[in-house]
Amino acid sequence: MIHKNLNPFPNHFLWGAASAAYQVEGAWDVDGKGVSNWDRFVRIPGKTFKGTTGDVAVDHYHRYKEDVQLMAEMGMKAYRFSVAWTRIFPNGKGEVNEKGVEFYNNLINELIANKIKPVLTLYHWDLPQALQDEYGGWESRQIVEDFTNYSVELFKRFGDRVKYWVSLNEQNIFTMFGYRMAAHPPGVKDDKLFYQVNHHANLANASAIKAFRKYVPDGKIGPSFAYSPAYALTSKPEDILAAENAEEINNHWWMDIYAWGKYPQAAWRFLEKNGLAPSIEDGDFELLQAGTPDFMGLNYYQTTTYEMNPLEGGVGAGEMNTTGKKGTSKDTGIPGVFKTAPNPNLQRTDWDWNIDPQGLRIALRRITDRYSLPILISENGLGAFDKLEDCDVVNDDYRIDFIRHHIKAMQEAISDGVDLLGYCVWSFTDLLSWLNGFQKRYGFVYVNQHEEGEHDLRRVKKKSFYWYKEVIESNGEKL
Ligand code: BGP
Repeated sequence: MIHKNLNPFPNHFLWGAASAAYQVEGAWDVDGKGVSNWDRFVRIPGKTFKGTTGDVAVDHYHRYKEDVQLMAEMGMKAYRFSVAWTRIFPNGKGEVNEKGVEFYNNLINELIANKIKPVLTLYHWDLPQALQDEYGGWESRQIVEDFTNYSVELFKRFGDRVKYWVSLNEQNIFTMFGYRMAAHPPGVKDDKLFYQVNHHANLANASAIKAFRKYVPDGKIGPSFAYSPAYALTSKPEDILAAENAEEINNHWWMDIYAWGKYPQAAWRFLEKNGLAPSIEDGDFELLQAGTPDFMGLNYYQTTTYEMNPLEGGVGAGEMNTTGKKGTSKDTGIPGVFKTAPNPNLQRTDWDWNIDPQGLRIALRRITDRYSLPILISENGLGAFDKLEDCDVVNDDYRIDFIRHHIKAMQEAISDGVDLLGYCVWSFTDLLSWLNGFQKRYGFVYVNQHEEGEHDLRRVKKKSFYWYKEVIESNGEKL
């Protein structure tokens, strides 16, 4: 539908930005913090771009006041950040580390004093290494209890002031990279385990949400899902079916469980036939149905295009581009199910991510149609090589352009009837990209941090900073 007039953004729309503890905080072994799976993983040679670590990251742990001042200057309404589990429970459970609680109390109070609503993510991938060592972390059902206890501790400590919560960040990504591609910790390739791990994560997610109702009855909570809507490469029925397969196996597999507490039919059958379906215990579906969210958190970066993939001789695992050299990624697939294909209608970033603002409208519409839930865009942004020019200037017009078109797509979706709570751009400051080092930048604020050479960590407002400030001031009217 091409609307003649677009509906305005709602009052109190959460114009924001997002980050994650491991990617910004640094201070990896300070004030009693325990070791996380990422603290360990980045020390294995060859795992990250040029061996970068989050030991210092952008030192937000020590510079949070300066960062919040910049957010306030920009007029930001919401800031999404995650808590490092290992700051609260250095070993994942047991005694609380009060110093860790203090850091987040200070951050939350600083945000509120500056009229910025905190959006707290319980888990953004940094699992206590102690739990990985003890029982394999997500590989065991014991994680459900430990994750729930950790979450309840946060609800009790921060629930009086924090009203927006994200449970798990991109469960589909951390499990896929951790258990299918061996690109994230614990660096395993095991399809069967991948689905079992996911089932445990689903249970943990539902259990935390269930507990949330008791401790923060006036709050809202939901998972953040990395949703890449599936397109068919052509109108050939076999390509359409490949895209449907992808939508079901790559997307509904998670979102159906979050919203309804059940797995989608065709995907379940396929996994069962291939000996990959997770084992379920009595009471699992009751728990999953009791822990459904208030909203769907949407991390949207791109759409993916699919075509038919033959059973015999079909394409399997592909390759990611983690260097920023355009055109170095390789298509991936499951023989007999689907394979990805370049979309000839879309431009790509230097990391081969499709640029597709209309895809965001499609994502918002599909979620709304299927689940009838409000949506919080918990991530969206452009990773690019930014250049710090003379006199501390960064002219990131390409980022402005990217975000502008995505905001326009959001407004069209609102005009279509989508209930959109807010928009958290990834990211506020530049930060560590898990596998791509500091060279892949997303922020409104440049941070002078590099793999090599001079890095004094100073903050520099990019052109996009001033632009987004006006977007917020005008409640999305001035794009
Ligand atoms: C999401 C993650 C973020 C962030 C972002 C950008 O998947 O939730 O933590 O990293 O993607 O990804 P990348 O850093 O790989 O470009």
